[in-house]
Amino acid sequence: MLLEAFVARGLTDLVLSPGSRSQALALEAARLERDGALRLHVRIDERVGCFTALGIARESGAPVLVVTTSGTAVAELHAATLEAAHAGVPLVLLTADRPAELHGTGSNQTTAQVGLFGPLVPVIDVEAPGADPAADPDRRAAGLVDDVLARIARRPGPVQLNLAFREPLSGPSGGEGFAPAAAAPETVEPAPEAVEPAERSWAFRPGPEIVELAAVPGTVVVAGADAGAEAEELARALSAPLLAEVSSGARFGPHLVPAYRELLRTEGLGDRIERVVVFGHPTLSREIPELLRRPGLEVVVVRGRALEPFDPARSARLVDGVRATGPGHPTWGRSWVGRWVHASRALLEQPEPPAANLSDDYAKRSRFARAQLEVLREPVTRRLLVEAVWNATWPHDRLVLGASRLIRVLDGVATGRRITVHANRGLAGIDGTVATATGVALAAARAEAPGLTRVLLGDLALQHDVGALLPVAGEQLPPLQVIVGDDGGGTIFDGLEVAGNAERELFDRVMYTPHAMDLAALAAANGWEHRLVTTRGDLEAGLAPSPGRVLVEVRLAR
Ligand SMILES: Cc1ncc(C[n+]2csc(CCOP(=O)(O)OP(=O)(O)O)c2C)c(N)n1
Ligand SMILES: [Mg+2]
Repeated sequence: MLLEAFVARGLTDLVLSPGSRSQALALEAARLERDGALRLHVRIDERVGCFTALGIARESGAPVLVVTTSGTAVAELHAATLEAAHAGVPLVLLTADRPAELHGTGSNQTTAQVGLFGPLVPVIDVEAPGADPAADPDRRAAGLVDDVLARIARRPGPVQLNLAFREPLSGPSGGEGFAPAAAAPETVEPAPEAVEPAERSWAFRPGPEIVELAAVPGTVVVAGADAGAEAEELARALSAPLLAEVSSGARFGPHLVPAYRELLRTEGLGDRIERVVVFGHPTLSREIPELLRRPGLEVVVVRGRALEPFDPARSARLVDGVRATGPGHPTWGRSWVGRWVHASRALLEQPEPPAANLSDDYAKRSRFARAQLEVLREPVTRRLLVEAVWNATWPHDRLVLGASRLIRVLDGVATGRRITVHANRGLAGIDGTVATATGVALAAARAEAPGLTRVLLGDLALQHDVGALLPVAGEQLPPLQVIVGDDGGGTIFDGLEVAGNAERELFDRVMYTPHAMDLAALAAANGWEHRLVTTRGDLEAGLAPSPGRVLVEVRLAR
C-alpha cells in the first residue's frame, strides 16, 4: 500500500535489490509491475541500482523509488545519493530496518541507518507498527508519501524513508510493516505544502525572486552543468556571449563561445567583462571560478536544482531567475558578441582534409587517394573521438559523459548542438557512469523516445562500474552504446603538476593505475557486442547506431 500511494502520486519507476527485511516492499513492487502499474528494475548490487535510479530520474525528471534491505545494503546507496543531493536529482530511498528493540543488541545486519547519509539527505524514520488495531494503514501510507514528495518539491534531491519491519516480515496482505502505527507523529504528519493531490506535486519550481537586468556592455552568461536552455535564451536577450559547458544543456545558439577558456585569458575580451550571470554548476574549467573571483565584478547567480549555487567568491547576488529588460542586440551588442564568437571560431579551426580531386591526371588522382587513405589510417586522437561522438549525437539522442578526461577535451572543442547531455557533475565521481546511462536509456525507452543513448567515458571509469554491464534476466534492457577511450589508465592525472615532479614509477603505480582489462572478453562475458576502433577510419562504423548493447573500445595513446 505504501508503493501504491507513490504510484498514485505519479511515480513510475522502482529499482530494487533483493533482501529479507525488505521482502514486503519487494513483493508489493513485483505485484505492481505485474499489474502494469510500475516499472520495476532489479539489480543485485545496490550501488548499480541506485545509480540506475539516478539516471532514470535525470532523464525523466520524476523521483525514482529505490528499495533495499538493511545493513551494508543501505551504505551501497551512498555514492549515488550524494551525487543526487548535490545535483538536485529526486530519489526516494526506502531502506528496510530492524525494529527499535533489536538495535544495540548485536542483532544481525543491524546498524545506524538513520543519519547514515549525513546532513544533506532528509530522513524520515518510521518505527515498525505496534499492535494498534485502530491504525489506518492506508492513511498512514498516504501521509508518509505526501511528506516525502513535499520535501522533494521544496528541495530537489534524495529523501530517505527508513522503514522498520518486525517479524513476521510478510503476511497474506503482503506485509504490514510499512503501515506504521507507532511512527513518531512529527515525522509522518504531512507538511502544509504536502496537501497537493495533483500529480507531479513533487515537480521542482523555482523560487519567486526574479531580477530584471538591462543589456549592458561587458556582460557574459556562464552555463554550468544542468543550466538548461534558459541560459541560451538569456544570452541572446542580454546581447551577451554564452560560455556554456558541454554538460549545460545550453551548448548551442548564435552566442555560443566554445573556446571560452582561452578567450577568458585574451586581451580585449576576457578583461572587458564587467558582469556575469551564472546558471547551473560550472565544473569543467579553472578559468570560470577564476573569473568569478575577480574583484569588482558584478555576479548574479541563478539558483537551480543544485544543492549549492555556484559562488566561489561568496559575494554573488543569488536569485531564482533573470529577465532581460529592453531590446536585445543594441548596436554595441553585435560587436561585443561578434568578437567573442569569431575569435572562438578562429581558435578551433582545423586544417581541412584533402579536397576531392577530380582531375583527369592519373598521378594527381592517385596522390589524392593515397593522402585520403593516410588520413583514414591515422590513429584516433582524443579530439577526433570526442568530436565524432558529439557530431554523431542528434537532438533525438542522449549523450552521457563520464568524469574522465574526455569530457574536458570535448568541452574545449564542441561546437553548437542542441542535444540532451547528462553528466554526474554534482560531485564529478567516476563511479556509476554506465549505470546512470542505463537509467537514462531506460527512461527514454519508457517514454518511447526515438534515438540512441551513448555514454563516453575513460577506461578507469568503466572499470569502476563493470557491474552495470551485467545482463539482467527477465528484463528488457534498452539499447546503449558505451564508448570507452582506453588509454591504459587514468591519464587525467598526467596533466597535474605532480606528474612532472614525482618519480614516474611511483606516479604510475598510484595515480595512472594501469588496468589489465580485456574489453572484448568483458563484453562477451556480459552479452555485449564489442567494436574495436583504432584509426580515424574505424570511427564511423564504431559509432553507428544499432539496437543492441554495444561496447566500443577506442584505443588512445597515453
Ligand atoms: C569515485 C571517484 N574516485 C576517484 C576519482 C578521481 N578520479 C578522477 S578522474 C580519475 C581517472 C579517470 O581515468 P579514466 O576514466 O581512464 O579517464 P582518463 O582520464 O584516462 O581519460 C580518477 C580516479 C573520482 N573522480 N571519483
Ligand atoms: Mg583512461
